[in-house]
Amino acid sequence: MNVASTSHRLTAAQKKFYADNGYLLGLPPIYTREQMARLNAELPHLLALLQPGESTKDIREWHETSTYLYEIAMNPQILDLVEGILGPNFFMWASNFFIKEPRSPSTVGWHQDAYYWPMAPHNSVTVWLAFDDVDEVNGGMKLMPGSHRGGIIKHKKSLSTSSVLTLELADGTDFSADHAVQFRLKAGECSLHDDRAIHGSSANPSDRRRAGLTVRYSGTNVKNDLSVNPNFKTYLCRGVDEFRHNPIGPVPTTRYGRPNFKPVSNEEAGKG
Ligand SMILES: O=C(O)CCC(=O)C(=O)O
Repeated sequence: MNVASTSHRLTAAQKKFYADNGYLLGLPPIYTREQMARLNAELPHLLALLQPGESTKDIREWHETSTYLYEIAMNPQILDLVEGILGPNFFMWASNFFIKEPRSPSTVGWHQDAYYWPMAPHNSVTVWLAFDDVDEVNGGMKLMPGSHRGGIIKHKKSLSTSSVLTLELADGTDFSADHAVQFRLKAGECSLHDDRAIHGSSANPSDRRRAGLTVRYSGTNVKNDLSVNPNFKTYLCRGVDEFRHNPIGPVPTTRYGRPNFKPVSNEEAGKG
């Protein structure tokens, strides 16, 4: 699939902003609206593979079995952005959808991704690719600038039944969300965030769907604890894996497929 614009290498100012704040917005689109419409038109093929009782949040690590998702995760334009943060040697290892249908009460509690992941050191970036226009009206993500520099905070069981995560931080107790930044993205654009940055999102009371695909990347120095997440597989994106800490995943060959293992959920991997 053609890409929206030519490659964008992060500027020194963008790298500094990310280092200081733990996120980056205002990046050139990865896909045009037409390309995004085509990607959206393919989504039902994935949804058709969900089993009874599953929801879109169960589409985890399907890049391992779907070229549809693998091609997005390995899009050179996305990799150029990630390389600007992680440097020349990094791999991709996770993807999942965060979809809030119109008038969905579903929230994402305040959390740090790194708390959930059995991985060290902290050297991971999430790309949040907007499948829809996303803003404060339809439950776009919010993030606490600079919170990635404050260390990892112990999360507690969520009291909210609408949160898609079971562990979270309490605004006003564990931290103050007064200065949270509201992410706004057009379909086809993406944001970047650090695995230690505190972020979450509200419900979607609007008539518009709010869908995004997260793809996670880590420097090759990062090691996953296989005793916690035994299905962890890496796909080298750039450079060389001089550490060889982690298993390598097979490249998918079918357009739409689901893994034959049950991926470890955030909750299962979390240190609750
Ligand atoms: O999509 C959201 O609202 C939250 C996404 C998220 O928690 C993540 O990317 O780690």
